[in-house]
Amino acid sequence: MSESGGTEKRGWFGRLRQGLSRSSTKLAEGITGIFTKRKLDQEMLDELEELLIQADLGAGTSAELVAEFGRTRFGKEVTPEEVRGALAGEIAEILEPVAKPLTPTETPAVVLVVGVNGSGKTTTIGKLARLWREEGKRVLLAAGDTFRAAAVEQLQIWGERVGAPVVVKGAGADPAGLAYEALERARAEGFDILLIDTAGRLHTKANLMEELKKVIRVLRKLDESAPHHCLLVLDATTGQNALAQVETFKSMVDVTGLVVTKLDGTAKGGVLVALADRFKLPVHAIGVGESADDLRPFSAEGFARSLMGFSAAADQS
Ligand SMILES: Nc1nc2c(ncn2[C@@H]2O[C@H](COP(=O)(O)OP(=O)(O)O)[C@@H](O)[C@H]2O)c(=O)[nH]1
Ligand SMILES: [Mg+2]
Repeated sequence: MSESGGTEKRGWFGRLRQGLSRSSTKLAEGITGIFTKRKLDQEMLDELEELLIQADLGAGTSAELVAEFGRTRFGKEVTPEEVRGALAGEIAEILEPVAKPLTPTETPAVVLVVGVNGSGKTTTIGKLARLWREEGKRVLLAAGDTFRAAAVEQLQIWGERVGAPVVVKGAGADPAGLAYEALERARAEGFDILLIDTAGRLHTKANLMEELKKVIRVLRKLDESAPHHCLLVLDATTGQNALAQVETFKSMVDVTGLVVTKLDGTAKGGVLVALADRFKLPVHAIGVGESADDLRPFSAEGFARSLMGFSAAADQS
């Protein structure tokens, strides 16, 4: 396992670095512009704070990061490299407590996946199913977004690809009934994990909430501890709006963890730091592309260093 595992790991860091390159380029160029050969003063710190806010790290978090940095280095000459290194270290500290891979232990573990339309729920389910299949787990998928036929097909394609059966009902079927049948089957056939897809039409918030609550209620008829995990999928390209989405979904269901998608091709990757700092919810995985390989458990140091434009995690040797 070690050799291919090592190659795999480097491949992932490369993809992460590449995926975050728009965010990291913007930050690195900004930092180079601010930290010219001068002693660190308040003006530079203010500019740095503004840059971090622009990169979606959030106002509160940006202020904390800059204050901490200024405390130890005020009046000293600092290079852009040192600034990036110091920020990467501070960001890794913020991220460390939330970087928790999802390793379900219940049998079957019921994982409900929620989030607004287009955030990446169905894709994330496919990718998670693939990771767990690779670990030898038996995974069942439930096509709970019964509103759109295309959503059901999309999940079926993923199911075939990763070797996970998909529980499907006709278009417009009751998602709660489908979830109930899926859990019955998962128990009867000895599946390890049941992943339930949901619709995410947020313009009808009251309906969505009712639908999700009903899904949870019927699951609890079979297993009162279900769902064991409720993952909220967030699209990083929405920037600060992702913070509002967490508030909305927390008011509807008991969100147990986050997955942040589409970190590739956006300059808003810093939003993950703002999310971690504000909500302290576990970030289970991040998505940096559309293919099955583009989702991995989230590593605090790998992310922090990639965001600050360093090529690999320091502990990687
Ligand atoms: N670039 C990129 N695209 C993604 C990622 N995750 C999902 N997508 C794409 O985003 C679109 C919406 O994803 P989907 O899973 O259907 O969202 P859902 O409506 O929440 O189920 C699809 O075209 C996906 O391929 C990601 O990490 N990176
Ligand atoms: Mg979907």
